Amino acid sequence: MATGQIFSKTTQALFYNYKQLPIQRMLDFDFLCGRETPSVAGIINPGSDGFQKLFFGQEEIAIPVHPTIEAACNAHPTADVFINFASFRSAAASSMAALKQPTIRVVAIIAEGVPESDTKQLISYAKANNKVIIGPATVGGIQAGAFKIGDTAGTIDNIIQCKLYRPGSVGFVSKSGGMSNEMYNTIARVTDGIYEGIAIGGDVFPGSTLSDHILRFNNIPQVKMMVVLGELGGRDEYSLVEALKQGKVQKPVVAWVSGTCARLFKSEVQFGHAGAKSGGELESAQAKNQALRDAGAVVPTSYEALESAIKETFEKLVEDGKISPVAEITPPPIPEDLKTAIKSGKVRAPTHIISTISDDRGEEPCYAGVPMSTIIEQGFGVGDVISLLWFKRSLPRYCTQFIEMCIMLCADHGPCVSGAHNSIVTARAGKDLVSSLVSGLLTIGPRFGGAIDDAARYFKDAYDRGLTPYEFVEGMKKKGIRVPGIGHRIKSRDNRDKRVQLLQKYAHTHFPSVKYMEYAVQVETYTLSKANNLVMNVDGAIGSLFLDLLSGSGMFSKQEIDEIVEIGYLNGLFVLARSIGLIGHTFDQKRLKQPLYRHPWEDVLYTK
Ligand code: Q5B
Repeated sequence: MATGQIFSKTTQALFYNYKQLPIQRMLDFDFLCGRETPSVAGIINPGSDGFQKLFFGQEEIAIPVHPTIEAACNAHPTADVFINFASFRSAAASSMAALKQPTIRVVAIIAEGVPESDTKQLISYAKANNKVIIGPATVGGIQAGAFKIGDTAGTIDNIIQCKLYRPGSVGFVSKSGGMSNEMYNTIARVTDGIYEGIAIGGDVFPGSTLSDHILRFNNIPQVKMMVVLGELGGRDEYSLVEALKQGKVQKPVVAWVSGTCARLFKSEVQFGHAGAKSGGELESAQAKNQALRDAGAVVPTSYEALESAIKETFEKLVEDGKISPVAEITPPPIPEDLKTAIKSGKVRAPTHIISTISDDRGEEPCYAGVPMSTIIEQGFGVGDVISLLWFKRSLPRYCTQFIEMCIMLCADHGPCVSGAHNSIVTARAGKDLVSSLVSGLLTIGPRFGGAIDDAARYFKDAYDRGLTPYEFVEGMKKKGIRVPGIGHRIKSRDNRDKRVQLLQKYAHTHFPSVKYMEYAVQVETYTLSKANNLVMNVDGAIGSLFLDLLSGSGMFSKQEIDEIVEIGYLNGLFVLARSIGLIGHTFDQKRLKQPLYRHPWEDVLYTK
């Protein structure tokens, strides 16, 4: 792989498994570097497709999501880096699938714990096909000012501090991803910064080795010196020793193998990485440091002295005229995410919704400030819940019981009424519950069930203005308006609506005043003198009695009553109640496996 550059300022990657944060960090890095195109061309989220919205600087962009690696590679043939955020269980299979794609050149495997036998197969396939693997068990790598893999180099603040937004002269390779962050900082302090940094990962078998990258850096003209951070365990550093001895590396190499403390332990010690264990003498940090020193690398006497070794090597190159330190630039500021800025108190943002009836943010939901546990423990009923969520207050029990009566009495009125008929026909057309329910609900209106609000409006207006029933009914007739709450298709003077009687009886017993209902009865007496079916119907009973509830309970101001009547809360009682019946009719039809409904021809008058 010693061909040199593997990334550039136009490199684009495919990102396997949607991980919002590392992708956003890549895009933020792109913006910082002044890239023209985002470094993530597409996301592979197995089984799903579409787009993911992310920020590129201040603008939101939609990155395509593909269900398979093949689909992503076909859609983005110039994206040649595959960043694999699969779990250790699926990392090998997905990495192999990516390596087999002709467009993919570099595969970075982030997962820890990939089986060694699988990694060996990946390595042998990559070698045979001239492809590069970084990892497994790696954070990735970075080419300063050009391209970054996932979470490499951490936060934007750290990237800015380490001057990674523009290229320097140092090629850096490390086994540890965590330590590479530290080293980016160190290198930025004492040199003109990183040109490229790679963490090869801490597994026993890394996809690419320390020496692979050093030999590659050796071929990149912009890299003037190299820094290597090895680790005890394994023999990878000896390949570098060999390369140095054979004169394959012409640029200065500053190296340190960490883990010298392993000798303080009596038995073999396994450090953080799978490959970092103190094995035989040859694998010790001391032996490797000595071998590197003997081969010509600059190896300090301790990790603490590594910084000055890098500094001295860099300064010598500057002195010798081999490095002209890069001109500093100021990177553009990355806009802060709104959430972060709000959290830190830097900005405020207007809300888009205002809500006053319920709150689910605490330990338990509250209805109008009453916690759910109180509602349950104190035996509240549906009427109480309606009074909290609709009227934003706890109404007296006689009121909530009245609400519950309305719900129960209006829950159904047989299969022949408009709403039930529609739900039945819809269910028989094979539609689902919600469709069947709403097709029934949509019939609720001025003629069927939805006359309660208008009944309340007109009765209130007529009563408050002191109109006699005659003046009221005839006035409505003149305007061509039927009196809402009066009249029924099957109920009549001799076949009264039992529901109306039950509601009236309850109100007479429990309500402090029934003046509106009594007025409605007087109106009914007048309309019955015109026709037998012009009885007070259930809408008229609820409309007039609710006016009595609102005004007689002492729980509402005049202004609040006017607002409730004007907005029109009361049809909601019929809608809520009748939903119970419509759902029942839907289940009934489905249970009875009723076929598609077709209205009989005989029941239609065909005429011209
Ligand atoms: N006339 C309900 O009418 C109905 C008049 C009137 C003055 C009136 C009709 C009406 C107002 C709306 C209302 C709620 C359409 C009804 C409900 C739920 C339900 C349903 C169920 C359930 C019935 C014949 C003559 C005409 C009309 C006159 C009729 N109503 N005059 N004020 N209110 N009411 N809706 O029987 O001179 O011949 O031209 O619109 O309150 O929906 O069970 O079925 O639980 O599901 O079709 O209870 O009253 O009478 O239209 O043939 O009219 O009476 O002007 O006079 P009908 P029509 P004219 S409860």
